[in-house]
Amino acid sequence: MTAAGAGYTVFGSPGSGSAAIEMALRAAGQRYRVRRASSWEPESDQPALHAANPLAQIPVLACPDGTVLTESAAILIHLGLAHPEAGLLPAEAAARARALRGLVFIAANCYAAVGISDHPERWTTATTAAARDKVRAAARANLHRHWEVMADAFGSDPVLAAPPPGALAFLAVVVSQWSGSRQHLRVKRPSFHALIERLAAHPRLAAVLAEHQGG
Ligand SMILES: N[C@@H](CCC(=O)N[C@@H](CS)C(=O)NCC(=O)O)C(=O)O
Repeated sequence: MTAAGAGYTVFGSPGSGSAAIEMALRAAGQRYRVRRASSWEPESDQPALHAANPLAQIPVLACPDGTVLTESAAILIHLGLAHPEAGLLPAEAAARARALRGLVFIAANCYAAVGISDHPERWTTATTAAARDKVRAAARANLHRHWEVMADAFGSDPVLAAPPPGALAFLAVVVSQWSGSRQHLRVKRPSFHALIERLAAHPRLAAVLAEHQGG
């Protein structure tokens, strides 16, 4: 999606966490453009990404007023507050508190563990492949345990399950795609797995997911 003028810009790449931000922007009826950038694509706009986020991680959101945000939970919370009519965050205080907990839980525990699994070399001074494989295995075991906690805490909470899907659903669906999380949930928490798959099929998510799968 492209837009003339001062809309939002999402730094992202297909299959990455930028999908959750695109879902939120579309749900809020906001125009945006995608600036293709990632640390693993040398041909992408890495200089601009480094300037926006010294960690060179996506998603990054550049707002129409020039504010640049990193951290998916912060971006989704910001969009929820900036566009309350879109229902990205619950309006009622207790429900909103639970949604914020879920967003931060996913970012702090699940997304972070995916980062360790993807880049084990950053988390050990050992240089052998075997040592890195052990770090990756531990990260994935932790990640899958974190998703079990998430399933137990939110599996029957309307802040995740009730339509239309909001920010919590967007982040849960996108981050659970990685590092064997969905496969783990299918076996260990089948009803939560079914909920995530149902949410993924909702029009607010499905179009963005399809575009990201197509590359
Ligand atoms: N804390 C960040 C993590 C973002 C993140 O790890 N993004 C991945 C892509 S989905 C990334 O850019 N990884 C590349 C790298 O770490 O070099 C968030 O919640 O948004």
